[in-house]
Amino acid sequence: MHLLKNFAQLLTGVGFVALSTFGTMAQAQTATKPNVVILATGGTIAGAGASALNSATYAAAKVPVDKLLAGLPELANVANVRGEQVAQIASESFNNETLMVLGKRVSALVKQADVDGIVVTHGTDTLEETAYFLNLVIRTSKPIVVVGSMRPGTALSADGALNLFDAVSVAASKDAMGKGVLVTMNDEINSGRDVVKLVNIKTEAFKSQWGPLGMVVEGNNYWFRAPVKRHTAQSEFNIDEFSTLAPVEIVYGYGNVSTTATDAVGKSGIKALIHAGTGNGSVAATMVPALQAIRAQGIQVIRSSRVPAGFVLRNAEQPDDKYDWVVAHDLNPQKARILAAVALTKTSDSKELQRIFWQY
Ligand code: DAS
Repeated sequence: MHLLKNFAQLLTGVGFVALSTFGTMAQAQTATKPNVVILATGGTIAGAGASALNSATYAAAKVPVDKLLAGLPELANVANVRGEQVAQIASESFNNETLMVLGKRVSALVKQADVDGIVVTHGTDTLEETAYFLNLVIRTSKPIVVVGSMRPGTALSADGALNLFDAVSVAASKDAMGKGVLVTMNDEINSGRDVVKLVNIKTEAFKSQWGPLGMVVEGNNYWFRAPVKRHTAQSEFNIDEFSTLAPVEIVYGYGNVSTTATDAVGKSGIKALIHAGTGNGSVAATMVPALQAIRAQGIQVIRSSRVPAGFVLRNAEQPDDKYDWVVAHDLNPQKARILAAVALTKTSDSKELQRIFWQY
């Protein structure tokens, strides 16, 4: 409970500590320990509720990064840490501009010789999108770990403190290098590419359909797999080479679907449309002509699926070769949107896009 006491105290301003350089009040910077920068963006991990019983009713994005770090002096056991407040928002409100600001800052920091790893604290709602984005565009082998929490730090059995400690432990570890962007939640280490928020109401919320890469226990990493898809240092994309992301929207498939939303989105200036189809990316018969008309305008059509696991087969439910459509492979609609937006900074050729969706 001491963490809650520290945390609660800090929330009331008592014991407020401003961290401007690596290290904490408790422990001077040590040359032997890795240097980890924590970039805070908001979310529940920075949330606060009215009482310890408010594990689900609270305000997100309230606690500044210096208070988060000062409430967790145990971080000094694994790394010299310092914090930066990049944003202070609930992550459902992330947009392309927020992604670019965060990505540019990460890209600048990983180039610094005195930075060994990065942690991004983030809301859980779009955490999977940001983690995948960074996985695609940051040219580094240094560990980058994205972390959130399902309960605010003021709640009984809050998960944020241990999630953050695990994230810093991984970001400080040489064995986490070259594994792409990682997500540490609920003791697991997952790939930023694969992990999705599968449950919206409990601490075991994040899962990868292909399984976690490893676990963190008492600050030690235990690895069992490594990613095979291209990422970070092996990516052809580099955030230093572009400044905006292409507009890409998602439409959802379901019984009795009409083309109203699709027709409207097709006229909104988008460069690609993600179709979150039923089953294996199926498209309702009434929707096919609408998507063909959108393709005829030069907008890319990418078939994903609303089904949380599996992958969309090319030329199975739809003749993708004939329609010149792309399939999103195993990427859910929101991750497919991220990859499309990044890929379109380099190409608008549908065959190149399909290659990119196979490789990333
Ligand atoms: N609204 C959620 C978000 O900021 C809170 C959270 O779970 O982090 O993503």
